[in-house]
Amino acid sequence: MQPIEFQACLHRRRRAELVAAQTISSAYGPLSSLCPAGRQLNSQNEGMNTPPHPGPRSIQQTLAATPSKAAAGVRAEAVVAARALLRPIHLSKGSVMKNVVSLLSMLVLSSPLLAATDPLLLPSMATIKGGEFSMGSTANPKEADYPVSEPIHTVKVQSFRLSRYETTVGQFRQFVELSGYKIGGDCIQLAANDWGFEVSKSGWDAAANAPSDSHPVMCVSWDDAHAYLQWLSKQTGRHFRLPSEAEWEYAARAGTNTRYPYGDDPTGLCKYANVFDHSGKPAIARLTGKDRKEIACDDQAALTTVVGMYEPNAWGLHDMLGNVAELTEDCQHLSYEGAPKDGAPWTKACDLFHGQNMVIRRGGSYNSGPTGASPTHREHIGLDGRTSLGEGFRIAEDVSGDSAHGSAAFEAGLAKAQAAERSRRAK
Ligand SMILES: [Ca+2]
Repeated sequence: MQPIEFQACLHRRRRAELVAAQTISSAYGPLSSLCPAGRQLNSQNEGMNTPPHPGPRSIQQTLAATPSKAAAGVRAEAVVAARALLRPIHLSKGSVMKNVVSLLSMLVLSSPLLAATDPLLLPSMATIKGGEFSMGSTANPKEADYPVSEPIHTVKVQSFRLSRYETTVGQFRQFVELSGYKIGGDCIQLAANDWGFEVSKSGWDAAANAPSDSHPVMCVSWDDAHAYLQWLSKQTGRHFRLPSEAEWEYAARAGTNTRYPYGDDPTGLCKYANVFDHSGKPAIARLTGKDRKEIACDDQAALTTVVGMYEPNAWGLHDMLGNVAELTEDCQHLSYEGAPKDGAPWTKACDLFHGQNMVIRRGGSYNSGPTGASPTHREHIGLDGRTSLGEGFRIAEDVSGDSAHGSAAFEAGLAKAQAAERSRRAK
């Protein structure tokens, strides 16, 4: 069975589960009832081909996933207003992404401002000077019904800011604890079955997914990321957002046009990124029961690791090619035909995947081989998908923001975590 077939049958099964009114985190047994026996997920996409979530949450599910009763008092008006939006949201399928974000905005913005005694965990932002670049590559695999990185086209990106680090567990924890935000649903994790992964009840804060507060947060969906961004914007008076896909690639290339920003040899990746390397191979083989060819270098990280452990690219950005892949603002388009030329997010005329809304994620992860770790490679994920297969996000903002400086609390905590990780590696 090809990856695309797997995704289709997994989707059918999950749809069936929903129709049967079972919870999405119910026992996830053999797929034989809806999926034919077949080959395991192959390595064409290096194990990173993520099944879609069964579509955007219903508004009822969204409301159920929002702050608890204890925290709901200050949000009562927002909830009432959100319920009033029920009908328009159901009727406006094409603009569901925008509507979900609008709803999240109403709920998260109703949370109180951070108390003065709580140091906000805010990373420093790299200012990315605008310019033109050639986006795309003809070297990546082409698969039907999956995003390709062609045609190569010129994009003129405006200046913007991008976090030097991927969003961490600690940052997300601060958001959850102070806003009362509730994450519903499940998280897809690596597993020793035919397909190499399964649905788990372990969420973003489970020990396996969050080894420390300075690891990148995983098991967060595009919706969850936007809820965080809305909250962080309110706390700071700045406007944080996800980067567009074009901004992401422009920043990852950092002015270069080689396969990787440092050159063409994949064995050089371990200096710059946590990828599927000598350290990752045995750990991932244990989890998946599969033997894959690793990149012939050692980054000393089996799964995810503390952010910022590797050399930054020429523009001061860490982990763009590894650790976790990163969500962008763009919905799925299967090619770059008709893509914006100004670096803006591409959010209209989205290509669905078996009827489902998808978004684009970029950058390699701890589970990526030479192709996935390329700055030009594209992957997709369901709008509401959550996984620990190596997906997180990184915050961006317009340059009109007042400051690129991070908070002392974040920088101090990260420096301590990095020192501890260096000590572990030195042993
Ligand atoms: Ca690794």
